[in-house]
Amino acid sequence: MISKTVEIALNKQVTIEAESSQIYLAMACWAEAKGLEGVAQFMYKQSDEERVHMLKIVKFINERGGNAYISELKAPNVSFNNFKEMFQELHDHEVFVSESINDLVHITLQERDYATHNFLQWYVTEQIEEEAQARAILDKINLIGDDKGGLYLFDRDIQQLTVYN
Ligand code: OFO
Repeated sequence: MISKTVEIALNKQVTIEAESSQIYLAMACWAEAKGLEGVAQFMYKQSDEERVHMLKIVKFINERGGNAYISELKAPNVSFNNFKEMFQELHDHEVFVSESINDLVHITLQERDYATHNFLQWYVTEQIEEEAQARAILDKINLIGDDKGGLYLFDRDIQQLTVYN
């Protein structure tokens, strides 16, 4: 059974994961409209993954005797000056999500809720990977600069990251 404090904190994370899914869906649409097919596919996959992150928490809350609350969501940013700005936003958002997971882990320790603490370790590991991936993509974008040929290859190569696992 989870405490009210943990239930509220987990529900806040449900909203953050749902908003993450919307943020990346908006990025997928922007990229698709610009003809960046590989980037669009990558963002669609990111969006799907965030929905899975959200669902895992929803199910956990309900299984542990709490009530998952499905809330209203903040509208995502839908336009970007360029694809670098978009990936910078993805990176910064993942850093924000990691901080939020850390806060959540901290609350479970204060509440002596070791079951939820254990459950959240998956998210801690996931955030290490997501931040590393976002940084690696930004490094590639910085290498390309304004080179159109580079952008073409980047759009093709990023598709390799879209294999579902
Ligand atoms: Fe990419 O954030 Fe979920 O956990």
